[in-house]
Amino acid sequence: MSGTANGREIGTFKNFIAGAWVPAASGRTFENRNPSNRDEVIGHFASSDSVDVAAAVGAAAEAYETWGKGSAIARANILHKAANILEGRIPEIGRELAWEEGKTLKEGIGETTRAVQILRYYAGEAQQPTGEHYPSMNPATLLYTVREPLGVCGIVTPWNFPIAIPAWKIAPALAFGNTVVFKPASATPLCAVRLVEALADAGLPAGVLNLVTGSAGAVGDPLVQDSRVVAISFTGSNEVGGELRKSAAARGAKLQLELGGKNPAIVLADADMNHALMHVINGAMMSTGQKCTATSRAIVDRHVADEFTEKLAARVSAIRVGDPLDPDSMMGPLIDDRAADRVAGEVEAARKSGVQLLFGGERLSGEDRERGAFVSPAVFANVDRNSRLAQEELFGPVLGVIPVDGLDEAIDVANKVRFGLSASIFTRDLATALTFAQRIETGIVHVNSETAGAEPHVPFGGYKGSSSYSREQGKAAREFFTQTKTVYIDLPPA
Ligand code: UN1
Repeated sequence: MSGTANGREIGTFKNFIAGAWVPAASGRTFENRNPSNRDEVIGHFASSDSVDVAAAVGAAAEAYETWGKGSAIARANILHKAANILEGRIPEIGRELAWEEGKTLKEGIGETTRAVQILRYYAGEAQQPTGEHYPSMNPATLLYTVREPLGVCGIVTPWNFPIAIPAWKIAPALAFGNTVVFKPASATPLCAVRLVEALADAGLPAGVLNLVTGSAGAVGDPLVQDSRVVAISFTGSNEVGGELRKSAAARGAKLQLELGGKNPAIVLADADMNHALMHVINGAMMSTGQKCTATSRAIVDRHVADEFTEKLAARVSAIRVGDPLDPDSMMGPLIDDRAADRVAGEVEAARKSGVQLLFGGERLSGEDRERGAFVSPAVFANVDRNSRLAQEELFGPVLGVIPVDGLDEAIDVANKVRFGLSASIFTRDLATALTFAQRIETGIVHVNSETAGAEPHVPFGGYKGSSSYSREQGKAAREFFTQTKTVYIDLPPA
């Protein structure tokens, strides 16, 4: 493998199947380009198809025979070693992440550090109890449960967290004894290669983890349809999630979905306004707003809405948008030109429909930005709670302020969307915070902090259209990546 994030060097990267780096059977490759500079090729990656998927699933099925039956302690040791290896590579990989995905260098380093923490957490989790001992109606019966692995898991991941999300799916899958075929987003295959390299260098046996790069149609479809793939964990769009629900249900595969969000931050009249502004802006604009946990609705008490909106627009207009590898940049590009055009188009359409645009939403050029997918962060005022802007996930740096009369209306607005991933409230009042925590229909609730962010040791996932009633991370991951066996042991008559 070659290629480093100096903006010039490129390399050719392969699939990882049965413990070897191999090109696509067809020999085809695809290019990955820098979202800050479309003329710059980052690398060439295997453009795989169903032949490569079949080989990877075959390798994973064969490896499962020994990995799944092997020692959880041995698996923990490999994850622990992989965490240490990845930790040693944080500076380079964090830089490559920012180069390839477009989030700032600081965020790229932060995300790679998070991937290390996740690997380390699951090294520990692999050593936790795998079942429970129960009393029986027959006092002589030994009655216990044991959680066993599922088999070959298909892991399909998005580009917006190109190393943390793969880590938080792959680490528990492996820790609990499954084997994996991993299909990363085609916009960020380099980070996928780096994660797999760390696990391979840690001594993962051949076939336990297989990487197949390529398009959703040529790689994702055959992977999720392969009858040997017993479980699928997917993070991405609601559209693809909807298709997966049908195909997985039709063939009886276990399915875990993490989909979109339309996350609200409620700002009440008693909130510390500067604190709320900082968290609302970070929640909305970090990673260029491309997080399923991003804040996209600021639901603000009418008493403070004008002041809040004015300060918000002033601060957002001061965000420096530029090359994410430049330490002065506060926000990088969107993932590609199509995304940038889409977001700029949504902002323009909302403005034309009469919503009050205070700032942003323009494709940016100048200061070396004409070759990148740069858009200025956008703020809308007085947004109608039922408008497209208030209901649909735009997946970009766009924030709408919705004024409301107090807590009840704020919670009602917050809940009346089809998503339910994350929500924040800013208040100094404990009773208000607790009422919000009880009545909000989201899987993740924040009081006085931004909607985004996820610690590795606690469950992560949403209500309603944001997830599939399963949770990732923490101990919750064991529920998805294992199945329960209940064992009754009685002695034969003496
Ligand atoms: C975070 O908020 O730090 O795709 C994690 C996403 C989410 C992960 C968010 N599944 O944006």
